[in-house]
Amino acid sequence: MKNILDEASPLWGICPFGAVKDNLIDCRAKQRLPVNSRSVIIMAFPYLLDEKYYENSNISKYSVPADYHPIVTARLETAAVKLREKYAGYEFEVFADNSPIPEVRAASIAGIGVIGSNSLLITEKYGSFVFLGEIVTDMPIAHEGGEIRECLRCGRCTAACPGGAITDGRIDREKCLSHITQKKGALSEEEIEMIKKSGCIWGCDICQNVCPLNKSAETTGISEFENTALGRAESDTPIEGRAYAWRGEKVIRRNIDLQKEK
Ligand code: B12
Repeated sequence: MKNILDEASPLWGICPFGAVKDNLIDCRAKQRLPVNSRSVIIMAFPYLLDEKYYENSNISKYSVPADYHPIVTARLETAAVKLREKYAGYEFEVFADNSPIPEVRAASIAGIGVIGSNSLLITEKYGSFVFLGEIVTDMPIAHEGGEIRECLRCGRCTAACPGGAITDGRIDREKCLSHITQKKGALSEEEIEMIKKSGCIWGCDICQNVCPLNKSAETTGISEFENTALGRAESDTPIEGRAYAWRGEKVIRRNIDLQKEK
């Protein structure tokens, strides 16, 4: 099993399904969970690129590579196909982001990182600049870890958050700038000012950029992320295949226009 999982991701771990079953996120994908789910094989996919890609960027780091959902799903599916063949009789179901699994919590329980005050998973090697995805199976798998581990609670992310969204390791998503950049419809004056001031028209990296545990985060070796990097979104940039495409043209164009008003 190790070889199959190593081919898909440089960092993975096992979380017993029982450890997250009371915290499942309500979503349509929940229907795909195997009936007797026993284990969550959770994988981290580092996405940090060389600094040159961010120099003149106007979008958050996670959205510089092409949309991670198909990239991560393809890697997970390749592993799942091999697992289904090797462990016939068991189900292996792939999820990424749009998932009933509270991924940060599961990854911490699996022992692949700590949960930061900013509510993100922070790994030793790649910092918090990782995407998470998982294969849920009805196969029992031995696991290490077991406890949620926390960051140093140094308070830097709490102090730097432009919306004051972070309190005691919880995020008030209404105040989170990442959420605000994704909001449809009219924004409040305060929200408009936050977007203008940040210079970022999609997502937000402030709580990650100030984190001391991210200081020596390593760059990704995943070629699908490196080969698709595009650091700026302009009014005429096609949105297809980018991380912001799911929200539609209107929201991204509105945010670009706000930057022009500055
Ligand atoms: C909804 C969502 C958002 C919302 C709300 C985020 C939030 N923190 O609530 C918004 C749009 C704001 C958002 C923003 C971002 N997101 Co988001 N998001 C999600 C999503 C789809 C669901 C999260 C969720 O609702 N979890 C369930 C809630 C209810 O969790 P919870 O019970 O509150 O528990 C959390 C905390 O309370 C805490 N916690 C719970 N119990 C305990 C116990 C102890 C002891 C401790 C210490 C902590 C703790 O840890 C939990 C983990 O977050 C996940 C994917 C997924 N399926 O998990 C991605 C996900 C968390 N997002 C991700 C990313 C990359 C981002 C952004 C960095 C993108 C960006 N650059 O703009 C920002 C970061 C903002 C931030 N600081 O959170 C990644 C995070 C990867 C990582 N390293 O952790 C995920 C995992 C997506 C993925 N598949 O890679 N996101």
